[in-house]
Amino acid sequence: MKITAADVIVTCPGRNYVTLKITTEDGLVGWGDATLNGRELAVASYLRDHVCPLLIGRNATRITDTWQYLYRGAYWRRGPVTMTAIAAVDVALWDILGKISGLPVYRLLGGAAREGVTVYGHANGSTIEELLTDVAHYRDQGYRAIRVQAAVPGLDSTYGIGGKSAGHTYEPADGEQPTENVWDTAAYLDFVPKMVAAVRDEFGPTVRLLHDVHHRLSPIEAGQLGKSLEPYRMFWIEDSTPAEDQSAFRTIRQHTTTPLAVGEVFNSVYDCNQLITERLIDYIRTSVSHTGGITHLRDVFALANVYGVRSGSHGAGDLSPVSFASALHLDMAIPNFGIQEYMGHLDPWREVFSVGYTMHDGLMHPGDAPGLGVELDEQAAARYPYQPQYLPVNRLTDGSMWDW
Ligand code: CS2
Ligand code: MG
Repeated sequence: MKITAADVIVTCPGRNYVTLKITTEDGLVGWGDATLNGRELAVASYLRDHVCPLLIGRNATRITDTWQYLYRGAYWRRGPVTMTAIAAVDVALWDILGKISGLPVYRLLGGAAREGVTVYGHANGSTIEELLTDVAHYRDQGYRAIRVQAAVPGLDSTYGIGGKSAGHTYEPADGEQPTENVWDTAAYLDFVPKMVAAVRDEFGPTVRLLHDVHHRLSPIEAGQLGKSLEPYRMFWIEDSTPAEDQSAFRTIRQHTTTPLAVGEVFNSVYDCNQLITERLIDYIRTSVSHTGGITHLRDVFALANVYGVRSGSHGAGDLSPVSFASALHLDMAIPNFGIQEYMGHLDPWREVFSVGYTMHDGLMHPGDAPGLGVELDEQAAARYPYQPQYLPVNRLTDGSMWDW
């Protein structure tokens, strides 16, 4: 089954997405997500200029060999651009293998290890009262787990606040430069326990609550936060410190029993092998589209399984519907599934992407169509040209650069 074409489609239905289309000699098409928020064109070029020419003539069913060829053959290994590009190829080839075999990808991966995938939604508010209303909205929709974020009093902006668009992408203030946010750790550490206490008071002790710190604390501050939240039994606090400093989690672990999640910025097992083998975290958040695809993410989760670490994959709106579908297939089949983020996508995404995944009673299922169960309408995609957009940057009140 030879590959005869490999094309990159950049489109912006609500936000920018980069999608790889691989076509075989029999006319089968596989789709892979190659979106890297704020650096989309870097991955598009890596694919178009360096990878796609190497795919023509290769056997589409030799997924492992192609993964190894693109990883080892690049010489310059790892990194978000390289691994997002490899991920797109990998996922597209799994899609094709499913279409050849007539099976959904999760059945190629060993079949259903669960009836459905528990997802969590993003409740947020500019006040605690607004947040409580949004939590009720998600509870009433059947969500079994809910992420809670609220604006920190006194700050002009806080990560994750602003309805469906929060966390997806951000129009630069002047169209040319990233928006600049201002951060105050003391105000944040004072506020979050009050926010979570209010949610627990309103919704009781059993709803699973998650919170995203978004990389902004020092290890000891993260220990303080985790300890202050222990009475509220969080499902997890996420990205409490900059993720690349794996040893920081030793300090956090010494000070709190609040479960820790990290990994959405990781792109290979080498970013998290210490966190996993030393049990410094409870959930690994690596995603299919940024961690080398299904082939490599399956290896990450297999290592995590040995140490009792569960999956909690990233599923923000800047991971395309193709990426989210592939995440659900993997979530269905692995033994150590934890939870899956589901933020949804901004309109008019359904004009471009058709998907087979469904949600019922807080559980999602990828569907049983052969492959991933997703398709992309290229004519519709052409109606939404790329729009330069940046993620915000963050500074402390004294102007020092900080982590957004
Ligand atoms: C966030 C993301 O969903 C999350 O957990 O961390 O919204 C993140 O800010 C974006 O995916 C960055 O592109
Ligand atoms: Mg996050």
